[in-house]
Amino acid sequence: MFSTASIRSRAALLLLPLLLLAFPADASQPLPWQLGMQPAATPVKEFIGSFHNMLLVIITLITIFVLALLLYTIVRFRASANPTPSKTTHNTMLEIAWTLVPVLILVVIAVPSFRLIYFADKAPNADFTLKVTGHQWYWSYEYPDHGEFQFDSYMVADADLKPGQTRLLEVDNRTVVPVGSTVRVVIAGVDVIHSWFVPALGVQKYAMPGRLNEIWFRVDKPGVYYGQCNQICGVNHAFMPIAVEAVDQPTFERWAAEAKRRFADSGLPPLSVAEVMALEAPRVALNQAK
Ligand SMILES: [Cu+2]
Repeated sequence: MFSTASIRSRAALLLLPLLLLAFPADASQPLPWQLGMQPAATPVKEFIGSFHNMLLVIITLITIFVLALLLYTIVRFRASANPTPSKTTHNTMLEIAWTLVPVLILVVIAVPSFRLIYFADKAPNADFTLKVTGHQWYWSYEYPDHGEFQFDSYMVADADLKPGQTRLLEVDNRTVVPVGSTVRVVIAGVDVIHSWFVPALGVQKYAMPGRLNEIWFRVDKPGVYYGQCNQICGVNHAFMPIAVEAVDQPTFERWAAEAKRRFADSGLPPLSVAEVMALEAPRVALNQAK
């Protein structure tokens, strides 16, 4: 027979994962009436954000300048104010200027653009590799540096959503990574072309059949980062979301150890960080009691 206290603590233990699900630590996903991009969680996304802001300033200045020229021309050279128009067809200085100035603007844009392309391309000193495979219509993940385990990640269907889970974005098995680690992601597809796209991580890469693509990320703060397949890949294209959960290193190691055990046999139920922490709770409590 269980004592009341032990039943109560057992009930609390069972509720723990639900509580964690109900209050996502820091989820990154599209919000109603959101303006701009999702907040950056990686250095690459930081770079993308500042590059975007720079382009926004340039494009705004150009648009205002062209609009002002148009308005000036419309008013100053209208038929009533300018009855006999000039017959001038060439102005060498002006033509050189309107060729050179756009070239210079493009050079100003090209420099940070190329820097960003090379920065996002490869991580020379990655801490570990994550292999992502796109299927019709789900993702599978492999952790070759943590015991070669692999698992599938399916969207949680509407009927199975728990409180706090986001419709069309939550998955049964999240992709768990440690905060502060540089993750090399290699991506392939097995049937058609998919695309692994997680906006807050600044990651978007095609999953091509017969080809390995590479990208990297380093998540700087814990949280859940949602993404979706963004290459039209068939009828369930909209239903193969991505959920990357960044946790601290010890939690990640516990999760990886449990995942290695769990996914050694196929066909086992999904695994979440909250669940691993709940599994750990009695052991932690036992250690503290000693
Ligand atoms: Cu797809």
